[in-house]
Amino acid sequence: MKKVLTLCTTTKNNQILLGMKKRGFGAGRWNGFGGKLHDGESIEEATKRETQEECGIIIEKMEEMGIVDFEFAGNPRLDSRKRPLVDARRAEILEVHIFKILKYTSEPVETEEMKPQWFTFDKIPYDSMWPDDKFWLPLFLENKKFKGKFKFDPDGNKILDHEIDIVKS
Ligand code: 6U4
Repeated sequence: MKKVLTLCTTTKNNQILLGMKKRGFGAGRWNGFGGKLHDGESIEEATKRETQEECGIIIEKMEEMGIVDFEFAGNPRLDSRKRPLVDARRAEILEVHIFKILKYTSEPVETEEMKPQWFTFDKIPYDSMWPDDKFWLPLFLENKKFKGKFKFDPDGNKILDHEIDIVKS
């Protein structure tokens, strides 16, 4: 089964806006903003809602840049309360739709979920991001559209397999 998630961010003056995820899936990593779709919501609606919830900005215009599938190998390791350490969402594949915010209002603010910060393109903290980001974020920054697939180990720390292709639209 596939589960759809959204992810987005914006750039200005050679800087990218990232957020430190403070809780939940991917906590402790710098990432874009986004999450799961609520019932009846479109991908675009979920992207806007999650972004406003996580960093306060209101998206006025955005463009889809890529779709990436993530798969976690094997059975996820369980924590002491028998919950998966990596929440692969009980779905075999996470399908993440990645958007570039082209126009927004309000300025980024820290929320309970994310601490936003601007990074210049040459100081992107790849070592504290999802390991796949270094493969597709450079394409995103060059305005190239992409489609990809990553297979992670059960803990979500290591990429076992990946493919990424530039697409026309
Ligand atoms: P809720 O239940 O809303 O608190 P939460 O734990 O905040 O859930 P979720 O599911 O809302 O997490 O969002 C997970 C976010 O992480 C989405 O924006 C997608 C993103 N994400 C997931 N796997 C990723 C990966 N391998 N690389 C990446 N982003 C990823 O760059």
